[in-house]
Amino acid sequence: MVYKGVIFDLDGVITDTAQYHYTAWKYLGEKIGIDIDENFNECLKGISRLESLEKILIKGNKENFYNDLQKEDLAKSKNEHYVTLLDKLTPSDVLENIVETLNYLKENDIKIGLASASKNAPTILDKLQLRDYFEVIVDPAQVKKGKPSPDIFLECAKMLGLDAKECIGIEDSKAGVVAINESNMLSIGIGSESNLNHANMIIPSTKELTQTIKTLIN
Ligand code: B16
Ligand code: MG
Repeated sequence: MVYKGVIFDLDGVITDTAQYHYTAWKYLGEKIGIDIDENFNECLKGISRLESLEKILIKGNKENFYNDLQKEDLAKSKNEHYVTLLDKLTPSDVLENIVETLNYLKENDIKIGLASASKNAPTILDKLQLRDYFEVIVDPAQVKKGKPSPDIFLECAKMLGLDAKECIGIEDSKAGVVAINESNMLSIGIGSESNLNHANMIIPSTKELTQTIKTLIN
């Protein structure tokens, strides 16, 4: 297959903002009497803000405790906290070999897109000084269903002017890998085999990404 585009997830692939999401959700959880730990935080990766809140409420047996408006307020308060934590981000927070991979793709005229569930993605890319690499950043609010539905990856390919089969998707979450597979792109999972066993290719960290991409392109 001749690949013409690579579509990146953000959190866990380009930078590790999961720790900040965790801090902000944990703080909110404490305020409403629900304790979450790092293990539970794993299942929030790749999942939208409101869906994450729902999962937390279910964990605390409080899913029927709040109406929609109150849930939106809770999610808003978590996000305000999270955004203050993002202030700490600098280009040194870009994960290993990501810049090298992006440069390699540019040099080889491969289109680059972003399919992140995060509404804060443009801010994060700005803080990391990476925004100019991306031809397309899909607004997750514009796609009907979040990951594991393939919608965001399909929309990204469409906006890049490519067929899904011409694209490679890169993800760190189980929901994200399922979304890539469902879209008929080639999936590269970054993380552990136990979590990402559905991925077409799995690499333990972004350290191996440039080399993996080189074997697929050219
Ligand atoms: P926000 P990704 C996802 O980013 C995170 O993994 C997930 O934990 C978060 O809830 C989601 O973005 C929404 O983020 O609250 O900033 O809109 O992995 O899809 O890049
Ligand atoms: Mg992710």
